[in-house]
Amino acid sequence: VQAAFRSDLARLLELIGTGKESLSFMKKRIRHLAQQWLLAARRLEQKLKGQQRDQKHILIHIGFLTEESGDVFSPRVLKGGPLGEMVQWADILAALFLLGHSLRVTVSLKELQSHLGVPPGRGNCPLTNPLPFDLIYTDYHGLQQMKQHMGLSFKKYRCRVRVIDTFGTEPAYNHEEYATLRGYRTNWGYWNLQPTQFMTMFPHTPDNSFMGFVSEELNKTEKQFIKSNKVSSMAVVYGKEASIWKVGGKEKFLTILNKYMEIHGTVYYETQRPPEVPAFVKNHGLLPQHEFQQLLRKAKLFIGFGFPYEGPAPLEAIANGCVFLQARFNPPHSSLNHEFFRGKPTSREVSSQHPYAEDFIGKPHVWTVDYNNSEEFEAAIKTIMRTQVDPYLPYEYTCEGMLERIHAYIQHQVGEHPCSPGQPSLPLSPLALSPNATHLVWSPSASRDPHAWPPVDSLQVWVSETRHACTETCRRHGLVCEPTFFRFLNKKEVFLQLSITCDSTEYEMNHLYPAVAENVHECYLQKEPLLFSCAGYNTKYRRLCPCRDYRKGQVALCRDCL
Ligand code: U2F
Repeated sequence: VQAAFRSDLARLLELIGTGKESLSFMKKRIRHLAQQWLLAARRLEQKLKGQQRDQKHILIHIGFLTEESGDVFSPRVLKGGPLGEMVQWADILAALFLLGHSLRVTVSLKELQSHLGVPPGRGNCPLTNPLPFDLIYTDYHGLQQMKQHMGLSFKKYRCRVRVIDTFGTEPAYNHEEYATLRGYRTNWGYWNLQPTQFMTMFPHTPDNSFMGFVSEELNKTEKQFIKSNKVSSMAVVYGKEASIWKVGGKEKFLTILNKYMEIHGTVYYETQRPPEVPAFVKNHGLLPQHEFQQLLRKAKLFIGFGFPYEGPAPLEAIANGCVFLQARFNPPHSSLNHEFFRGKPTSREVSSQHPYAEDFIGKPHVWTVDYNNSEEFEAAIKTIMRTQVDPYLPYEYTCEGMLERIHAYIQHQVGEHPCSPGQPSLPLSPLALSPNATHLVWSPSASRDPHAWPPVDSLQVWVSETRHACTETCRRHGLVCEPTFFRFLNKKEVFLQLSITCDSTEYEMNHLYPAVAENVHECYLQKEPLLFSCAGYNTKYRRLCPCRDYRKGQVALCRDCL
């Protein structure tokens, strides 16, 4: 069956069900963004010009909202608790539905079992009938539940699973044996899935797929209107839960800010002002999402205190014409040095409250400064007040951008694909030296599988500096690391082609390989394809990095990826 773009969201709202505050929040969000979504779906439909798309049967099992996993989020929806995950799930549901797929949505173990075809009370046995879904979107909680209730079928079908994983899972933590041997074992990792099956909230590491979410997009007239109604002395603080306001040193920088601007907050409270929020702050209490957007439309500045990490709100602020001011973290926060990230399956170094805003957006919309340096902080505020900025939303966070990305994933990474990528690794190196001899490119004479995705023509192989991950190496060349291309450069000849001298070449399990220890002329190839990793570096190795181009504003897709 062909998938047909949908032109109405009413059926989706019915599918989502009722009875939880989190579900009401998600439905309200979908209703509020409906016009934007529908318009975006029409645009993408035109862009794809009738391209053949199969309708997929998709199960969406939101594990963290099940009672069986504790559902700690639902009761906090109206109390300032985390909403980022629900924002993302609402958007995933809307996108999959509009693309025309057939969906089932579950938020309880009972519904999950009945959709999978596990008779109640039967426990951990293989499914009696074939799995009726091409794809299952879930999270780490849901994954655990599926493993417990599908017996051996879990292994059989695991390539169909997609795991929505806010902060990401790096290959070193995903590979069970390696994680255990090398101390990368955490509460969440070691599922031995293909790393691209994990889908993140921001494009953290290209080892995972970037799923994202959306923010409201303004048309020309709205942008103009907002710009002329900005109050240049109005700041909104990022943080809807009072605990976020407990940061040390807050008095100092809030006092400086208060010299120049009127400070607003949207902090949840029950009866009286939370003691953490100073008296000079105008607190509106937790606002419904669309009212929060209205507040951002008037404000000039959105200011973060360092927590929450990597949420949606800064993108919404910037989309509504605010400047986002945030703290630089020096040293960066990570699972090695910060409680919040401890146990998360990544060693990613978080250099500020919102690294995406810092790296992908930057000035004039985003200022990342040292909050311990009062002069730097004060100077930033003065400049921000004087600077005119346009509302800005990266394409990948628009409804059309998200639809386009999910469409591409479903077309190309569908079903078993992540487990058996198109083109087999060729016996000889398919690579050739670039004209200026700085890197390798796909050789014009090498055969290529026209169905391989991303298309191999976009590959460039660069050698990293020591201390640089492939993520960083590709970034420095204006490219992005593409883990599915590692298999083309994991070959002895490639070192030779790059004029790297190898006195010895070994195949070993190490997430930094292929790499060379230059001073001792030792070359290493990767023995375990699951460990191919864009993330990771150390002082000893220069890594071979597979990079590719990307679309401006849509880093997940290469130029010829659609
Ligand atoms: C992040 O979760 P948060 O919920 O803390 O993220 P925020 O950036 O604060 O924004 C979530 C939404 O809350 C909305 C706002 C955002 O879309 O429109 N909102 C609101 O409805 N009313 C208000 O008064 C203020 C904001 C992150 F997303 C999670 O993945 C992390 O687990 C969490 C911890 O780092 O941070």
